[in-house]
Amino acid sequence: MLLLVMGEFTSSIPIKITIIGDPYVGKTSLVTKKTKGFLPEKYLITLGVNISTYEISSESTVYTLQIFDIAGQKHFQSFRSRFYNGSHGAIAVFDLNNIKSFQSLNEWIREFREFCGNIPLIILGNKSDLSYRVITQDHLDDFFDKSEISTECYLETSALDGTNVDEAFELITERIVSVNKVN
Ligand SMILES: Nc1nc2c(ncn2[C@@H]2O[C@H](COP(=O)(O)OP(=O)(O)OP(=O)(O)O)[C@@H](O)[C@H]2O)c(=O)[nH]1
Ligand SMILES: [Mg+2]
Repeated sequence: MLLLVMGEFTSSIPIKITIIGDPYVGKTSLVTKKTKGFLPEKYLITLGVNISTYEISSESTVYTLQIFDIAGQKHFQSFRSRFYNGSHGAIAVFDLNNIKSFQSLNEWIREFREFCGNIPLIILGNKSDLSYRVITQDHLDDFFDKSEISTECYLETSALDGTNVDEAFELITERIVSVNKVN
C-alpha cells in the first residue's frame, strides 16, 4: 500500500511517468484530481506537456513522481517523443464513451514503446461516471486477448468523482518499483 506523504523526508527517488492518449480523454483532469484534489473548471487543451510532481512512499522509501501529461492533439506529435525520453512507465488513457479514443490506444502504445521500450504501462478507461458508455466488455476482451498488456494493468476511472484515481497512480508506481527493484 502506497501512501501520500507531505514533505517529511529529505531525499527521494525520482520516477518519471508519462501520460498518453487522445485529446479530451481526461489526462490532465486525472493528474489534477490526483495532485490538487479537484477537476479543472473547464477544458484547457494541453500545449506540449504539463509536468507535475508529488511524493509517494512505499514502506521506508519515498518516491517523487514526475508526471509528464502530454498533449493528445496529433499536431504535437513531432515534438512529443522528446518528452518520452527517460520515462520509467506510462499511463495510456481512453474515454469509455468514445470509441475512437479506444481504437487509438494501440497507436499510442506503439509510439511510446518505440522510444521507451517494454517498460511498465497501465491503461485507464476514464469518464466511468457518464451513462452513455460505448466500450463494452467484448471490446476489452478483444483488446487484451491481442495485447501484450495484462488485464491486471487496466482500471476504469473517473477524474470527476475520483473513482480509482489514487489506485491508478499506485498501480503504475508499484509496477515501476517492482520492475526496477529500486528499493
Ligand atoms: N464526466 C467526466 N468528464 C471528465 C472526466 N475527465 C475529464 N473530463 C472532462 O473532459 C474534458 C477534457 O479533459 P482534459 O483532462 O483536459 O483532457 P486531456 O486528455 O488532457 O486533453 P488534451 O490536453 O487536449 O490532450 C474536460 O472538459 C474535463 O472536465 C471524467 O472522468 N468524467
Ligand atoms: Mg491535457
